Amino acid sequence: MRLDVITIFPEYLGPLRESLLGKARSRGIIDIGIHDLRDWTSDVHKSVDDSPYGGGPGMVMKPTVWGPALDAVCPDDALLVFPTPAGEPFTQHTAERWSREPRIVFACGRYEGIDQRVIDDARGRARVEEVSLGDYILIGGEVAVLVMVEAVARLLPGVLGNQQSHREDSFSDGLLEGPSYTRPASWRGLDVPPILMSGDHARVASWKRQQSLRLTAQRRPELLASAELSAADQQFLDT
Ligand code: 6GU
Repeated sequence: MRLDVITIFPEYLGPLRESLLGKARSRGIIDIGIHDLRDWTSDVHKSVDDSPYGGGPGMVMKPTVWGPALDAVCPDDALLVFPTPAGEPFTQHTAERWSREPRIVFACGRYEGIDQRVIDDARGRARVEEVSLGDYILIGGEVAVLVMVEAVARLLPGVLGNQQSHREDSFSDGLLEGPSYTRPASWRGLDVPPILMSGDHARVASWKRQQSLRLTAQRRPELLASAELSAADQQFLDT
């Protein structure tokens, strides 16, 4: 998978070189290009923004800089992503869908956003998605891109040690994942739930399922509406 990021803060994307992502890069599973938007400016001040038509606070990023940058970095067959708090929600489903893309370009806006015509123009030739991490405002798209790239990259074969592990993740079945334990069996007066040491795989599986259901009902009840629930799940929730 090839990923490109266009940003005015290339150093902000430094973490993509670290740890698991860095390893995925050195193994050739992902190839990441970071591009400085200012390379496409044409004035001595390298300005990327200007005041908004119609007034209002903040600055808007210039189409005359973004246009040539996207022309150079984004091929027509890539998926082009604009991180924005006004976007559609980024979810595990989005990450899974994107993990099947050979090529994604992320366009990081700062300030009050990018001139809308940049996005409208790009839609004329590439597949474009505007996505948000959640209902809060970040200063710019860079941290959002770090989050999205990590969520996608860990789904690629060979990035995680254990390929089983993401099938059991929170959200892969639409529910939150319950608690985990390791040795020692007793620690600071707190015991591991005995059923986990029973060796009875069927009862362990059913206990884990119930922990997931309970946690989801407590913390994210709205997720239960779209999760696939068995008759046994329903019965547990009703008690
Ligand atoms: Cl994708 N960008 C910005 N600037 N703020 C956000 C966001 C994205 N998602 C949530 N807040």
